[in-house]
Formats: sequence, structure tokens, C-alpha cells
Amino acid sequence: MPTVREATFELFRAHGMTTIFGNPGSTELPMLAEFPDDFTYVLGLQELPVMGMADGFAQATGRPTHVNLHTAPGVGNAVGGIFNAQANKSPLVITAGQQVRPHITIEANLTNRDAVMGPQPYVKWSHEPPRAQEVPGALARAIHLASLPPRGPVFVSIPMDDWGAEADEDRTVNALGRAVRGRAGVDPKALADLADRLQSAANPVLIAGPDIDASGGWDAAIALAERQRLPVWASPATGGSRIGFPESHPQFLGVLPPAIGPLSQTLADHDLLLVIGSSVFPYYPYIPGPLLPEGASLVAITSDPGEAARAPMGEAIVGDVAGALASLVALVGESDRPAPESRPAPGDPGRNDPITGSEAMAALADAWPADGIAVLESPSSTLALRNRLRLSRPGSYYFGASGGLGFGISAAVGVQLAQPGRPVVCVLGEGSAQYGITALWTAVAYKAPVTFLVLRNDEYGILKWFATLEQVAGAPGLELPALDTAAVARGYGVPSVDANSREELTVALGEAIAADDGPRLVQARVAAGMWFE
Ligand SMILES: Cc1ncc(C[n+]2csc(CCOP(=O)(O)OP(=O)(O)O)c2C)c(N)n1
Repeated sequence: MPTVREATFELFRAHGMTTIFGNPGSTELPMLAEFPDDFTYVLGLQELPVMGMADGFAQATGRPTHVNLHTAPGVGNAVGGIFNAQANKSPLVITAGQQVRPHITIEANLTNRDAVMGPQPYVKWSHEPPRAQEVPGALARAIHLASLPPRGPVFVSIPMDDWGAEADEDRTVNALGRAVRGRAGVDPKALADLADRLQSAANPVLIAGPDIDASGGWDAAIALAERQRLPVWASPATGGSRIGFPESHPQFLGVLPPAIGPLSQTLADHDLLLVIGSSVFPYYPYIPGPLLPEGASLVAITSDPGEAARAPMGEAIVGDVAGALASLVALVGESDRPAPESRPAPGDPGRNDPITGSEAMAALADAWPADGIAVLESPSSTLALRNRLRLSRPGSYYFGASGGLGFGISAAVGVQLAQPGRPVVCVLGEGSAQYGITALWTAVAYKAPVTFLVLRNDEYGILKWFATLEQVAGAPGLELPALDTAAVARGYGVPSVDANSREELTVALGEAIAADDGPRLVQARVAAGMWFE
């Protein structure tokens, strides 16, 4: 019989999970023994970037991805990343080492006491198998559960003496042979009713969310919008881990504001709000107002029962987003509504010294490669990037939907490893960059040719904006003087330059994006402020 380790690696192989992200300790070494040649271990230097890298990789491959952490302290460091992964609906199979079984009850050093509680409440399932022979079966369960909608992280704690134990043949063979598929069909009657409502609505609008891209519904969303001449908005950027609709499309009007009052105001005059692949809605901050524009009704299509249940208004249909979109396209005819008026191209942001976030994004737009992927964590420039890049291909945008910093710099490395043929550009605030800064080392070590663009405004810009909104005066801790991320990056082995005018920035970004032998970093000084366009 194979050992538990051999059976487990066979299981990972069967699910295409041959890239493992981790940071090892003594409790994980037995798992890593005789590491098979067809597997890759991607070393992260701290657990938050390990999580972010795996999250980016899982989203960009669409496959469950294994993350291996070091018992209690490793899980502790990873919790922010686990929180991000559940918001991003990222199918991560997280394992952590545990003391040998004879040491757990006496709580010998490094025992992960009550291991299953550590990652709660942010995982779909948390488990420590009751005996070594359950490990492959527990991991099979974890893989299936992580992959079923709504996708998300799961956790299995594995005592270090389990790996060398002899596997149980019956359990192992059966666990290996199972396939679990989870695209749930949508109630045909609900869809037919919705198709009728859509066609007879006077002024319907489509709100596109991240699960359109994640589910593969991109083309069907375009077809639906075009057939029904729908104006399209992106669901608020706060919860937008991905974009769900081409942002250069003539019917695309912009990104909805993330607060109750302004959101319903933006959609005034629409009588039917069709929300696809988004929660309703990822609000932040709290600006009260009516939940819906006057006289409007709302229907959401989501694969996430929790999202459907917790929405404060409207109706919801639960099922596979791509499948529902395809069915809707087949049910509706060509509308003779007038096509919505297109929004203008972004204006010239002018010349400033230092440049504004808008100018930095204009420089990035000038250097942008057609097949580029943006990974974004630059809070004060989020909307400027969305407005100026107008990304329009599927799988071209990744954003930490929970707001937990450290995702961006790490996820960019994972996305690049998953998509070696596409240039990845990661736009970071200099504050955000520090949470996962060690991901730069992994980018160098694994030759991931990410271009990191760091916007240096010497402050936590968005927090100053929030301070105004929340009427908070005199808060400490919002300044970041003398933080030179280009110098830090050089220490990790990343060739880095400063580029401060718009022209310099376009050139530096062009060169960095063209380099394919490893990461590059470009740091630009930008003016303090929030940049919306
Ligand atoms: C893990 C974590 N800690 C703290 C915060 C709170 N936070 C939100 S935005 C922000 C500042 C980001 O600063 P920077 O990246 O420099 O971007 P800027 O706002 O200046 O554009 C902080 C600290 C967070 N979102 N996540």
C-alpha cells in the first residue's frame, strides 16, 4: 500500500494541483519529503503573501490550489489572506502541519491547539482528520468543497506523523476516483419570467459583477446587453475581485459607487436592475439613502446562496451565472430600445508636478499591452485605473474584494505564474505594498516578470479621505514619510527605477513590461489626493 503522503500527492495530481504555495516549518517537512519531480513548490517568505500568491494563482487558473502553512503561527499570519480568499471566492485548499499525534493531548511545543478554530469563520470547512488514513479522503472532500459554488477556502490540519503511515486502500482508491461537479442549473420558470420582465421593462440596466468572469460568462453577458440594448454598470469596485464586462464597450457606463444612497441615485430612472454575479451590494462606506431607485425592482443572479439570502432588497435566482446568462440570451429577442448613450473617453488629466494619480494612470494606459493583466491595490487610484485602462478582455483584472491589504503585491506573482504568456502589471500604493513586500523575493526567485508600479504619495491617502467623510479630525498614523519602496525592492533583487514625469513613467513602464526575465519595479511620486478619473 502507498503511504498517506504518496496517496495524497496522487490525489493532488489527479486534480491538477501540482503547484503548492507554502512556507515550511519542521511540522511540514514530512509532507515535503521525497518531493515529486512533477510538482512545484513556490516558496513565500511569510504566510500572508503565500496566501495572496495562491489566491491569484487559483483565480487565474480557475483551479483549486494547495497552500501549506506552518501550524498555529503560520495559520495566524495567514488569516488576513484567508479573509481575502473568501471574499474573492478563491478555491484554496489550505493545509497546516500539526504536532505528532502522541504530542497533541499533552500540548507539546508547536501543538496547534483546537486547530480547526484558527481559520474560522472564513473557511467553508475546517477539519483535522481523526486518524492518518482519513487524510487523503479529507483532502478530497476539501478539494471538492473549495471548488463548489460559492468557491472559497477550506482548511485541513494534518499531524506530521500521518504522512508516513500506510494508507487505507479502500478509502484512498475511492477518494481518488471521485469527481464532483457543481454547476447548478437555474430554475427555468424563474428565468423565463425574468426574460419576460426584461423585455417588457421600460428602462432596464445590467449590473455586472465578478462572477461573470469567474464563471466564464463574459461573452454571454455581452450578448445579453447587446440584444436588450442594456446600459451596463460594474458592481462597486469595493467588492469587484474581477471585472464582469468589457469596460471599453459602448454600452458600459462606469463603476457604481459603493454606498447605498449614491448607488441608487446613480441608477435613478431605471425600472429593472438586473444584477449578475455580484452581491447586492458590497457597500462601503455607509451613506444611507433608499436601497432602490423609486419604482425600480431588482433581480440578482448569483451562484452563492448566502449572497442571495443576505441581500437587503430585491429578488434573487441562485444557480450557475454563465449558464443562466446563456439561457437568458436564448430567451430574449433583439430589443428595439435605443442603444444607451456612450460615456466619453477619459479626458486629458493635465500636467502637474508631482503628477496626479490620474496622470500616472494615463501613463500606464499609454504603455498598456493589449493582453495585459492588471492587479490593483492602490486605494486612492482605483477608479482612475478603471476609468483610464478600460480593460476589456476576460481574466484581465484582479482586486482584493475584502480590502485586506497585502493581496495585490502577492496575487500579482501568483497570477503571473498562472499566466506566463500575459504581461502582469501590479499597481500599488506604497503603503499597501509593504503588507506583502516579501512577495518580491518570490517573483525574483521564480522569474515571474511582473511589472510593479508603486505610487508614492507619502501617506495613507484613502484614509485621509475617509477621515474627512467620517468627520474625524486629528487622527495619527496617516503619514508615510521617507518610505522608498524602490530601494527596498532592490534589496529583494528587483531592478527598480524612479520615474516622476508622465513621459518618464510611460517609458519606464514600457521597458519594465517588455522585460521577461523577472520582475521590474517602477516607483512614481504622485500628489496626495484621491483620483477618480
Ligand atoms: C490588512 C489591512 N490593514 C489596514 C488596512 C487599512 N487601510 C486601508 S487603505 C490603507 C492605506 C493604503 O495606503 P497606500 O497603499 O499608500 O494607498 P493610498 O491610499 O495612499 O492610495 C490602509 C492602511 C487594510 N485595508 N488592510
